[in-house]
Amino acid sequence: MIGNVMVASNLDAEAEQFHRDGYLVVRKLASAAECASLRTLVDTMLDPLQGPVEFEADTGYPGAPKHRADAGGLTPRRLLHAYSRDPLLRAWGCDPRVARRLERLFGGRAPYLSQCHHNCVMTKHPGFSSLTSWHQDIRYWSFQRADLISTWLALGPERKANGALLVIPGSHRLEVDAQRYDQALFLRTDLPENQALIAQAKMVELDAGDLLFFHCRLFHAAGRNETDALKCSLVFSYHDELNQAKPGTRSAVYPSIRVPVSHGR
Ligand SMILES: O=C(O)CCC(=O)C(=O)O
Repeated sequence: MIGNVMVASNLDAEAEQFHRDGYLVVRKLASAAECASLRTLVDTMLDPLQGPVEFEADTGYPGAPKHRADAGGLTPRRLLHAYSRDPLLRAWGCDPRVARRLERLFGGRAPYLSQCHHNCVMTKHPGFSSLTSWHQDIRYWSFQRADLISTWLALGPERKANGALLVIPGSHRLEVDAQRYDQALFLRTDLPENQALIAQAKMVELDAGDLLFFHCRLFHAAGRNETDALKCSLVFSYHDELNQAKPGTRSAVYPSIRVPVSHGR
């Protein structure tokens, strides 16, 4: 019982932090052995390359090759449809340690994994990785409420040098005028009010097994991988049982997966 009370109060503290900052890092949520198995699996999917894949040339991000035929254009950026690729990836998507936290962050409502968004292994290769400008993930998603949570599992170190994520704490609560975005709905960096916002950015440094939870309205960005080692992260997005995808939209193309929550230790 004392154990359960402790677990509850840890979850409460995590939830408070998440709702204040729009993100939360739980250190070493996955063990070194789990990360090693996932990383080995990802390596087998990269060579030979197993589709579906988003290539650097498909991203349209700054610094990315313009066409698939250009040098580096066929560098994999995201191994898509992670959930259906392998039982190990499915297991991580529904991991009880993650599920318990998601349920708490969703105010007690049951979490569902979206197969339509993120649902990928993000790879950042040396040589041809582009940077990701400031954005909110919700910009192209269509749900009843803008209240989804993504999880980002680092499978190795994530630092400035290899393109770690930058976040603006608390920015998930901001209302930002439409004219502050460019056509692709990235924050315009030429505006002083956006520059002041971006000046508040913090880098989320992660090590293998650390899990970042972040809100779909949190502004985030990331740099290039300037090292000579591949960076890999496993990313899933979740909504809750009372927040469904709008019918007929990209968010509703594939059914969401109900994530079971176990309340044991
Ligand atoms: O470049 C990155 O690692 C960030 C990717 C990202 O922010 C996204 O896919 O929403």
